[in-house]
Amino acid sequence: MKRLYLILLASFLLFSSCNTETGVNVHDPWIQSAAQGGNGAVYFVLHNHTDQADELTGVTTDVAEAIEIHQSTIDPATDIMKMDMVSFIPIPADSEIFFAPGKYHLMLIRLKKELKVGDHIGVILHFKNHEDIIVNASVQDNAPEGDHSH
Ligand SMILES: [Cu+2]
Repeated sequence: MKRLYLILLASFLLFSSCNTETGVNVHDPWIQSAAQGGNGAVYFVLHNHTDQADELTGVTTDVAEAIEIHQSTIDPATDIMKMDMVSFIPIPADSEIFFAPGKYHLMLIRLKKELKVGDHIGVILHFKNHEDIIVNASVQDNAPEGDHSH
Protein backbone atom coordinates (compact mmCIF):
# COMPACT_ATOMS: atom_id res chain seq x y z
CA MET A 1 0.00 0.00 0.00
CA LYS A 2 2.79 2.39 0.92
CA ARG A 3 4.58 1.48 -2.29
CA LEU A 4 1.52 2.26 -4.39
CA TYR A 5 1.30 5.65 -2.69
CA LEU A 6 4.93 6.40 -3.59
CA ILE A 7 4.32 5.47 -7.22
CA LEU A 8 1.30 7.75 -7.34
CA LEU A 9 3.27 10.56 -5.72
CA ALA A 10 6.13 10.11 -8.19
CA SER A 11 3.84 10.24 -11.19
CA PHE A 12 2.10 13.30 -9.79
CA LEU A 13 5.44 15.11 -9.44
CA LEU A 14 6.34 14.11 -12.98
CA PHE A 15 3.13 15.53 -14.40
CA SER A 16 3.37 18.75 -12.43
CA SER A 17 6.80 19.69 -13.80
CA CYS A 18 7.15 22.89 -15.79
CA ASN A 19 7.14 21.03 -19.09
CA THR A 20 3.51 20.23 -18.63
CA GLU A 21 2.14 23.67 -17.88
CA THR A 22 -1.55 24.33 -17.69
CA GLY A 23 -3.63 27.47 -17.46
CA VAL A 24 -2.33 30.89 -18.41
CA ASN A 25 1.38 31.60 -17.91
CA VAL A 26 3.84 34.44 -18.39
CA HIS A 27 7.35 33.64 -19.65
CA ASP A 28 10.57 35.65 -19.52
CA PRO A 29 9.28 39.03 -18.34
CA TRP A 30 11.85 41.82 -18.69
CA ILE A 31 12.29 45.57 -19.06
CA GLN A 32 15.25 47.70 -20.08
CA SER A 33 17.01 49.93 -17.58
CA ALA A 34 15.55 53.44 -17.43
CA ALA A 35 15.88 56.70 -15.54
CA GLN A 36 13.53 57.89 -12.82
CA GLY A 37 10.80 59.98 -14.46
CA GLY A 38 11.31 58.21 -17.78
CA ASN A 39 9.22 55.58 -19.54
CA GLY A 40 9.83 51.87 -19.99
CA ALA A 41 8.29 48.94 -21.87
CA VAL A 42 7.66 45.55 -20.24
CA TYR A 43 8.07 42.51 -22.50
CA PHE A 44 7.11 38.84 -22.02
CA VAL A 45 5.27 35.95 -23.63
CA LEU A 46 1.71 35.29 -22.51
CA HIS A 47 0.83 31.64 -23.00
CA ASN A 48 -2.76 30.40 -22.84
CA HIS A 49 -2.66 26.60 -22.49
CA THR A 50 -6.42 26.32 -22.04
CA ASP A 51 -9.13 25.64 -24.58
CA GLN A 52 -10.92 28.80 -23.42
CA ALA A 53 -10.43 32.16 -25.09
CA ASP A 54 -9.70 35.01 -22.71
CA GLU A 55 -8.94 38.72 -22.76
CA LEU A 56 -6.26 40.85 -21.14
CA THR A 57 -8.49 43.62 -19.81
CA GLY A 58 -6.08 45.78 -17.85
CA VAL A 59 -2.73 46.18 -16.12
CA THR A 60 -1.69 47.89 -12.90
CA THR A 61 1.62 48.73 -11.21
CA ASP A 62 2.96 50.91 -8.44
CA VAL A 63 6.38 51.56 -10.00
CA ALA A 64 5.15 54.23 -12.45
CA GLU A 65 2.54 56.98 -12.44
CA ALA A 66 0.64 55.24 -15.24
CA ILE A 67 0.71 52.00 -17.20
CA GLU A 68 -0.87 51.37 -20.61
CA ILE A 69 -1.18 48.46 -23.03
CA HIS A 70 0.52 49.52 -26.26
CA GLN A 71 0.79 48.02 -29.71
CA SER A 72 3.62 49.03 -32.03
CA THR A 73 2.92 49.01 -35.75
CA ILE A 74 4.71 50.29 -38.82
CA ASP A 75 2.79 53.07 -40.56
CA PRO A 76 2.78 51.90 -44.22
CA ALA A 77 2.62 55.50 -45.46
CA THR A 78 5.76 56.69 -43.71
CA ASP A 79 7.49 53.42 -42.75
CA ILE A 80 7.81 54.83 -39.24
CA MET A 81 7.02 52.75 -36.16
CA LYS A 82 4.23 54.13 -34.04
CA MET A 83 2.63 53.07 -30.76
CA ASP A 84 -1.09 52.95 -30.11
CA MET A 85 -2.82 52.37 -26.81
CA VAL A 86 -5.23 49.44 -26.80
CA SER A 87 -7.87 48.88 -24.15
CA PHE A 88 -7.73 45.09 -24.26
CA ILE A 89 -6.00 42.20 -26.04
CA PRO A 90 -7.95 39.13 -27.17
CA ILE A 91 -6.23 35.88 -26.15
CA PRO A 92 -7.43 32.96 -28.30
CA ALA A 93 -7.60 29.45 -26.83
CA ASP A 94 -4.26 27.62 -26.88
CA SER A 95 -2.26 30.63 -28.07
CA GLU A 96 0.85 32.66 -27.36
CA ILE A 97 0.79 36.47 -27.37
CA PHE A 98 4.20 38.12 -27.79
CA PHE A 99 4.97 41.29 -25.90
CA ALA A 100 8.21 42.25 -27.63
CA PRO A 101 9.93 45.21 -29.28
CA GLY A 102 7.82 46.18 -32.31
CA LYS A 103 4.77 44.31 -31.00
CA TYR A 104 2.62 44.57 -27.89
CA HIS A 105 4.19 45.97 -24.73
CA LEU A 106 3.15 47.38 -21.38
CA MET A 107 4.19 51.03 -21.27
CA LEU A 108 5.26 52.37 -17.91
CA ILE A 109 4.90 56.15 -17.87
CA ARG A 110 6.95 58.37 -15.55
CA LEU A 111 8.81 55.79 -13.51
CA LYS A 112 8.89 56.54 -9.80
CA LYS A 113 12.46 55.26 -9.47
CA GLU A 114 15.47 54.43 -11.58
CA LEU A 115 15.48 50.89 -13.03
CA LYS A 116 18.93 49.32 -12.85
CA VAL A 117 20.06 46.02 -14.33
CA GLY A 118 19.38 43.32 -11.74
CA ASP A 119 16.33 45.08 -10.26
CA HIS A 120 12.87 43.54 -10.46
CA ILE A 121 9.53 45.29 -10.87
CA GLY A 122 6.01 44.06 -10.34
CA VAL A 123 3.12 44.41 -12.78
CA ILE A 124 -0.33 42.86 -12.36
CA LEU A 125 -2.27 41.56 -15.37
CA HIS A 126 -6.07 41.49 -15.20
CA PHE A 127 -8.13 39.10 -17.33
CA LYS A 128 -11.74 38.68 -18.28
CA ASN A 129 -11.90 35.03 -17.18
CA HIS A 130 -8.59 34.09 -15.53
CA GLU A 131 -7.48 35.33 -12.11
CA ASP A 132 -4.85 38.10 -11.92
CA ILE A 133 -1.24 37.23 -12.74
CA ILE A 134 1.58 39.01 -10.92
CA VAL A 135 4.49 39.52 -13.32
CA ASN A 136 7.96 39.93 -11.78
CA ALA A 137 9.97 41.52 -14.61
CA SER A 138 13.77 41.63 -14.40
CA VAL A 139 15.64 44.72 -15.52
CA GLN A 140 18.16 43.74 -18.18
CA ASP A 141 19.67 45.24 -21.30
CA ASN A 142 18.76 42.47 -23.73
CA ALA A 143 15.88 40.07 -24.26
CA PRO A 144 16.23 36.83 -22.26
CA GLU A 145 17.11 33.75 -24.27
CA GLY A 146 14.23 31.69 -22.96
CA ASP A 147 12.97 28.48 -24.42
CA HIS A 148 10.10 30.48 -25.91
CA SER A 149 12.19 32.45 -28.41
CA HIS A 150 10.76 31.03 -31.61
CU1 LIG B 1 4.65 52.18 -25.86
